Amino acid sequence: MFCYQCQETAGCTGCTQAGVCGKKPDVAAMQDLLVFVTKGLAAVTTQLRAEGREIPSDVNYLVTFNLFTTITNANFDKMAIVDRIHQTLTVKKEMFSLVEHTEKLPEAAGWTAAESEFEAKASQVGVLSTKDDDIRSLRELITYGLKGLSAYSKHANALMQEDGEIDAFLQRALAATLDDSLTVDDLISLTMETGKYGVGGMALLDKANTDAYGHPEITKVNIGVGERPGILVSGHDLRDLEMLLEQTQESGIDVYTHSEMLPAHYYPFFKKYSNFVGNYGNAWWKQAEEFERFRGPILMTTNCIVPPRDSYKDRLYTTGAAGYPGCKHIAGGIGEKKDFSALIAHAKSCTPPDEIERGEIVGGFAHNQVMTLAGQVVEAVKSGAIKKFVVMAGCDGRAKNRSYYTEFAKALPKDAVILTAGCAKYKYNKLHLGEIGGIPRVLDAGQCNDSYSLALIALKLKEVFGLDDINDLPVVYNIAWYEQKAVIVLLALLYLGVKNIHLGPTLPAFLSPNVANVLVKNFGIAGIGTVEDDIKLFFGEK
Ligand code: FSO
Ligand code: SF4
Repeated sequence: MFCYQCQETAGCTGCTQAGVCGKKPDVAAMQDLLVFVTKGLAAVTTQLRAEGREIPSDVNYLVTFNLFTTITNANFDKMAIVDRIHQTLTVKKEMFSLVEHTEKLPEAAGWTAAESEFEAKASQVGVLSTKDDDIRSLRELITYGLKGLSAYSKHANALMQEDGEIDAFLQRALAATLDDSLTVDDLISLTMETGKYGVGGMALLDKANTDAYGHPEITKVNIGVGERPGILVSGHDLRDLEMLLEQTQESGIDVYTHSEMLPAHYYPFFKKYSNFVGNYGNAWWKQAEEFERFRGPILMTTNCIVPPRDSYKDRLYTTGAAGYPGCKHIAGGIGEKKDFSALIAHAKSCTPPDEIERGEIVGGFAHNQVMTLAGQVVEAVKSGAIKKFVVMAGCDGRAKNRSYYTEFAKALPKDAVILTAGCAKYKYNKLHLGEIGGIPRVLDAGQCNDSYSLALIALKLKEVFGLDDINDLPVVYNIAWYEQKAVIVLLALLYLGVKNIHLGPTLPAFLSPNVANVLVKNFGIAGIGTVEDDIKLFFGEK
């Protein structure tokens, strides 16, 4: 196997024996093949669009669902992935039969085989099948960005919203990663275009979320526990949470969020559920210990599964693109009602969660809420009470060197405010960093896709201060990444013209030296240093 799509890749170069995430070589092989056949399908649909045909929504959903399935730690279930390959081959064949000019299509478009041949084919189509370092680097950068975009599209689809242009781009770009005629420059342009559609994808999801659930508002979230048994919901899918909350009414079961589901509490819609008790635990990587202590069933709606311990494996359920062999999977496609009765029955036989902490955290600072505070914020900047905003969005992870982010947050000058989104927040959202004139020093916009909110806030500030360039704002970017959703967030920020982003804890292994150089030269992308050096770099001498 060879996989280097996430920040925790072995030795900062690539996982070759087994994934640091727990992915085994046989699963890695089927994921490679699933990506290959999905690229083939994308080439077919792109050609069909060029020939004037419309592509059914179900086919678009299949593409995004497939890519989402291959995101880091989303799906460890080989058979589920093999099923998706079969399904994709069937749809690809149907679509292929409609193409007039098949001579324009790459080999992947027409490829099909019996399951016994899957393994052999997988070994020929992985990341290393592209020999040129820079072409490989750009193809993978684009593919990972598209995986992130797919995740966001899928969440919007679950709320019955879609954007045909985004799907068409996603498939065109995916197909382009198979095209040997494209040069490094072509692929750099395509990378930037991916960022453009990344902004579009996050805007689509923002609209889907806020249309369905209202605008996030300042909210105190309980981090303690109640006295009844609970169900813990992790991942990012708000529609799954809604269905579960509906089905748990009058059941005597409480519902808690975990990790990236925390921001659900910020939406007005979810406040009507009296059994929606609070948030339990921290970022994804601490789940083994926390799931053990939760004592009730856990629903993983998306990625960020750590291979479960036997002590709670029978309590771990997956749904959507998530999967783990031996864990029960709750079925249900886009627009379908899922049946969570198994989890509810299971919860009834469990004892209440073990309390791991008490208190509250505050969040809900997405764009609409921040705009209503704009006067206050602008005043604080003008008076000098706030000197800088530090965007510290992205992911948390298990690497020890991520303690940098906690130490960096602690070392910030007292007149700096952190703007955050994504599970990166757990490195500093319980530090009690205080307020500036009533404005908390950690403003949490929501999930990683709500980085869109942070971009809107920056654009608004640019307008209010009458600036021509977003980079003239008193905003610095110190972003942590882990998996592929952070890649699309990064590309979206680059597309919006944001420069000098610091990316850590390590730069992606999939950036070849030349591609990394392009990012450094054109966008001032940099890694992180020591806390002390970086504080000096961002703020000058204290
Ligand atoms: Fe974190 Fe996981 Fe949101 Fe990611 S929970 S790491 S970038 O899935 O998606 O921030
Ligand atoms: Fe390794 Fe990350 Fe790939 Fe898992 S997703 S195999 S940890 S590079």
